[in-house]
Amino acid sequence: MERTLIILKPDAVKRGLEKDIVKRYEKAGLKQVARKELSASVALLRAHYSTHVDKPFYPNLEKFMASGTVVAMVFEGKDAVAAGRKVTGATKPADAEKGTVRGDFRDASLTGEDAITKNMVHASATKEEAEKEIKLWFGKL
Ligand code: 3AN
Repeated sequence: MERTLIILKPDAVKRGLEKDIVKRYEKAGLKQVARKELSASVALLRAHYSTHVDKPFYPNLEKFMASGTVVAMVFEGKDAVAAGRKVTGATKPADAEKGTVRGDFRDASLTGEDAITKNMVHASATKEEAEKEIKLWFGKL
């Protein structure tokens, strides 16, 4: 069994998409084993996005992620990380395939970098990253 961290970003939470999005991961065979709502602190976001903090888009990403409630969730299942990424779709929602969360729920009124920043969900990219992120957001589970 493998675990992955999925975070609903403030845009998805504000739009009331949680139920619909969770269903997508469950349909892929994953089971939600932890969930919490929180306002992410800047310190937490900097640790979570440690590989991105020096990138030009980071200040806007941090501002956005701290702008409202997020929902952090742990899903468990066979090949959970790969399954979670597949359901999530490409980073840039305009490039995300139909049937993926980022493809199907994208806000077509957003343009440029804003559309990439507000891509509704975070999904761990590797097994190592998933364990590190789960520890960061949930502590020991
Ligand atoms: P993913 O979330 O698909 O793994 P990463 O790890 O490359 O993508 O990027 C982390 C987050 O940073 C993305 N979810 C997105 O919100 C934001 N991001 C990445 N690239 C850009 C960009 N070029 N412009 C604006 N935001 C970006």
